[in-house]
Amino acid sequence: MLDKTDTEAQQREAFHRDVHAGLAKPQQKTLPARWLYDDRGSELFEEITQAPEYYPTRTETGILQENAGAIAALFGSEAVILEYGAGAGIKTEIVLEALDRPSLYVPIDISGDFLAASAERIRERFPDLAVEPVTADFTQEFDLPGDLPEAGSRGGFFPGSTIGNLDRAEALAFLKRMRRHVGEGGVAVLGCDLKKDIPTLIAAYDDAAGVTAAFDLNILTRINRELGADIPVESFAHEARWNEATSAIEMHLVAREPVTFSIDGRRFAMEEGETIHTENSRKYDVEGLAALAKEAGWSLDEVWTDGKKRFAVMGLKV
Ligand code: AVJ
Repeated sequence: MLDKTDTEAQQREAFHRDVHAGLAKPQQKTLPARWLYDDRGSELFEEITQAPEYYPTRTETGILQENAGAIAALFGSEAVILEYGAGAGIKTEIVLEALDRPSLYVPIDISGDFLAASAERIRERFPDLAVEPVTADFTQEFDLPGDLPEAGSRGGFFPGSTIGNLDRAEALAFLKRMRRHVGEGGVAVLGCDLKKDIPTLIAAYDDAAGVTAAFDLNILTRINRELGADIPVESFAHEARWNEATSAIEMHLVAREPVTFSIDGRRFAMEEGETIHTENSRKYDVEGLAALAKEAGWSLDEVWTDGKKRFAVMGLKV
């Protein structure tokens, strides 16, 4: 087992590596989206979910509330619930609340602190439910603890349209991994934001109050603070773009003027208008995602959606 300081040192090293590699790229500079979520970034993301333009969270929550009975029936009695990413809060509670005598809840998250805090919240809210958190990066291969109960079927829960952060190959690998984790007789509930008109999508990722802009720009502040850099944050602007070829909303940080900065003594230069690509949020249609799931060994059992078909919650079976 790694202790906490080891993990922190490793995280810092990985951050350093990703930032240097991503900003040294001669063409499109990139930063992996996972680094958007430091304490401030996580706080800002919570604020985004309250923004009037950001429809996904409230739409998905409504779908889960309205169909909690059917979702619980898919998971079955005495289910073992594996949640990929442990931050869904209210959405997790809606599902756990509806379940028939769940035997275990396993939240899986890369951030040990975050995981411990949300596991604690769930234990308080559901004192009779066994909770066994797993610290792991669910976008990479990892094994579940070997001592999971055999009671009911295993069910994967992957809400929030987090699958949209992954490219096609990563999404397929993830669906295969979740399939392996649940085993024969397993099921999954997958939340996914759907393709729709571009202005609605752009507004959701560039809200008028500027919360998403602050969220995106915060990654530069984080680099300055954690890697001793001097990036002039005010020289950058947030932009949300639709990429038709990848069916994704992209977040970019655009240099508003020529900029130079140094990170750990290494110099970087960007031209006016040059961007750093910070996040992808892919949008699917139900058929496309069902086909991908099928390739990973799943069959589509049920689709729950909202009246405007903005968001889908898909019930999958092995
Ligand atoms: C948490 C990845 C699902 O893609 O909608 C929201 C992140 N970024 N606004 C999304 C996000 C900017 C969000 N996910």
